[in-house]
Amino acid sequence: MAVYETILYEVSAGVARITMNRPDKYNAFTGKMIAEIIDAFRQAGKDAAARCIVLTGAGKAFNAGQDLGDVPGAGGAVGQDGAANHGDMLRSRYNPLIMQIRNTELPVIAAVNGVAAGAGMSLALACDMRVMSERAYFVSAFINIGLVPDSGGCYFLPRLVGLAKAIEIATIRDRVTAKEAHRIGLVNRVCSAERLDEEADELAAKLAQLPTRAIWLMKQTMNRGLEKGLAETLEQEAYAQEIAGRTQDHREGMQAFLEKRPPMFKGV
Ligand code: LHQ
Repeated sequence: MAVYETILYEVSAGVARITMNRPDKYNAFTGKMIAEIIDAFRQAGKDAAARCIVLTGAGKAFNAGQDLGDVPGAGGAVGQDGAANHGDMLRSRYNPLIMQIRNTELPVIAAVNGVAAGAGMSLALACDMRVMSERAYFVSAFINIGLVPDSGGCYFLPRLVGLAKAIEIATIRDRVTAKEAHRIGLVNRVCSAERLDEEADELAAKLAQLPTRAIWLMKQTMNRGLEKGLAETLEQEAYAQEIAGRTQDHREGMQAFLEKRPPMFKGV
């Protein structure tokens, strides 16, 4: 198993846990950390022992976005005037990170333990579900430094809360508390800080016992469905069902029903 410098990675009881681990910097992103998170998602996706991923942060924060002390010149993303070329930085680092998360064939839960700001907020929103500590909060942050929400912020936020609320959060709001995030549908569950790991693990354990291939097909179909019409989504469902219908887990589910016993899904 790969050894990482900026994250922790472990697989236990069907769940891969990825912990961003730069607590003194509020787990702010560096190029190295982004590369390591991408690698860990790939590892988990290939690991037959992993059927769900939990992404969280060490210490007080979930993730404070780009490390603002590490912007100019990073990763060769330097424009002709010597200033950091943010577009290239997004194309070479952040966009592949978000695409990797969305294309990992396992359900992904963000356990938002503390503040999630800038691209750290986008990162949490890119996950399939969010469990949030009542001490945590979201800060769009981009507008404070004259920038546009990136790393999928302009995609996920309006889809989750609607356009008007998304624009409000990305402009005039200092923060969105866990309580409000739950109320407006930004997060699935809120719990005490002390219970967060347990809450995320319980949810992950449930997901890890479900038919993993069907969840992946469902995720793809729903995500694509957000951009397509009914007819195309009906066809996508038929395609997904054709594949799901050939899995061992489908056979097991049918058999278990007929035998009046709980199913034992294996993720294949
Ligand atoms: C940090 C950071 C941080 C370094 C806290 N960096 N140290 C990427 C690249 C190119 C183009 C555009 O887009 C992007 C993506 C982005 O994410 S851009 C947005 C970047 N993020 C931000 O602008 C957020 C900056 N941070 C904050 O606003 C606050 O720190 C938050 C709201 C996160 C937390 O506030 P507090 O709880 O009051 O904590 P703090 O400000 O005291 O920070 C704690 C420590 O963490 C502190 O270090 P220190 O040594 O003084 O204790 C901060 O310097 C450090 N830290 N965020 N992004």
